[in-house]
Amino acid sequence: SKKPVRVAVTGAAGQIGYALLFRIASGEMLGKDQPVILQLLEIPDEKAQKALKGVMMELEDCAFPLLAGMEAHGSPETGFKDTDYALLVGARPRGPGMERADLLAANAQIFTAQGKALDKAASRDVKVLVVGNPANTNAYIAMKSAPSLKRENFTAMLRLDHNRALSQIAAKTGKPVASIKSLCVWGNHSPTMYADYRFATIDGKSVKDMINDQVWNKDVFLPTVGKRGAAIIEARGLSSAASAANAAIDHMRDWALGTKGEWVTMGVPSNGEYGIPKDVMFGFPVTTEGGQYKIVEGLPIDAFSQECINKTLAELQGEQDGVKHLL
Ligand code: NAX
Repeated sequence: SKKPVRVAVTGAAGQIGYALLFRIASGEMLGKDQPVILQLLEIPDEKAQKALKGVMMELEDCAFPLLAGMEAHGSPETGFKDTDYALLVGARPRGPGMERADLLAANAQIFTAQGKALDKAASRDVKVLVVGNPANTNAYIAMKSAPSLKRENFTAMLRLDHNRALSQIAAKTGKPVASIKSLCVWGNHSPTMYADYRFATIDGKSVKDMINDQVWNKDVFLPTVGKRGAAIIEARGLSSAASAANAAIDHMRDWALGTKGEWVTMGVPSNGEYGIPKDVMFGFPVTTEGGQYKIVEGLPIDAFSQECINKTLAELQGEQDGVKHLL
């Protein structure tokens, strides 16, 4: 049988953590033949550590055959030791009266420390997914704080936006989600993201031609996907958790196990593709194979798409400028 891999999860006692850990331990992320050791991180605060112990008791009570071990940590230096996969979920939420700059600064502190700890302690091939918001910028900060690790091993989660877009297209066309290929989301995990179905197909037919309604695209589809997080909060009184955890599973599974030529969306550091400046952590269409992702290149960008991409890029560059002095 396979040697266990180490999976670190931060914010492990939070609501996404609660929807995520059981699925990782059951083999849904890395395969039903891959044992895992969970390295669970929470803030050192007594209440958070106690809640984490409770989650670990429940994990024990599942008696997962693939769960080869589990550890509770209060600091990233110990928590990321030899980590193969790191899911950085915990982040500082925006508190009442908190300015955007304060939010960026608080998260810059967390992700600088976590990036440094990964740099020092994690496996040299660690695959990092940042979920905690602002996800793209937090991933950028962690990447910049880990100079000895490969920059391409730092990614941000756009998969929830991608999955939200898939479901909206399925509802609009009346076709099953699984039949939709080559959809992607460009840019920032924020309402400025640009979900793009121009290249999408269903049974080989163009989704754009099937829908053939640019007004729906602009006035219904993009705002629905972009503001979905707010709509969930409004309805549930809490932010997306199970769907976010599901997207994290999808992201890591596809990165680790491959997409067999199919596109998925990942937030990854640009190498200059599509005019996105190097290192900007940007949502791109990618394919994956053998544990590596590849940005899909050479897609035509029309005027409307360029405008959307410019807008989400400008927002991201604004965020990055806001943390530059902290790195
Ligand atoms: P919760 O507040 O339920 O849980 C977060 C947990 O992280 C808390 O238990 C907290 O103690 C812990 N934490 C905070 N700082 C930490 C640190 N430095 N080290 C370790 N643990 C730390 O939030 P939850 O609903 O689980 O959401 C977590 C994050 O995901 C938030 O930043 C949220 O904005 C973000 N999201 C990102 C999404 C995406 O698509 N990228 C979608 C869902 C979600 O909104």
